[in-house]
Amino acid sequence: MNDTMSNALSRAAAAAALSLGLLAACADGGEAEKNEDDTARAAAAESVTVVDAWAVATEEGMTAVFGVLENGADTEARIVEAASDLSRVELHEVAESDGDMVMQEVEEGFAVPAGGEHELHPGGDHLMLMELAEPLVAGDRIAMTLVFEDGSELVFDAVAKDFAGGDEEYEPHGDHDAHDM
Ligand SMILES: [Cu+2]
Repeated sequence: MNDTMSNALSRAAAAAALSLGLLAACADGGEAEKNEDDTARAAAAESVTVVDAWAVATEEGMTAVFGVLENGADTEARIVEAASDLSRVELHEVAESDGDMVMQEVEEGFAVPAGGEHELHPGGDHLMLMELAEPLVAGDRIAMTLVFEDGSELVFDAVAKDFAGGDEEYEPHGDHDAHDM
């Protein structure tokens, strides 16, 4: 084999490898990843709706948002974080501690079962708005965002209502570890 032939063969081989590589990249990187993303979004934020969302009207401090989370998908949806346009938000549950009902942050989040619902209600699970910057008056609407485990986000409105009730106390963060819950 002379040099000219050898060079020509090398160039042909390099060109073939390049075009195969490009084809492989298209097949793997293009459609497949896009479809995976679509499926993930459909599994959480696009499958969950919030019904009858409301918040407790309050002069100051913190307040809670309630409602019914409904999941139309055949897989569980897990809410891991929440946000609002008024303040920082924590996911809270109410639990018994030394005979008292106290609120505490739920680290594992709220699971909405496949084809089922998870109710947020006074005396139970709720979204806690911490340190409101201004009063929340009955009739006001709050824009809330739920963040799911897959990273998808669901935005909904909660309307503020006057509500007297709920004798659970708020347990400050500093005490959480002491109760080992
Ligand atoms: Cu709370």
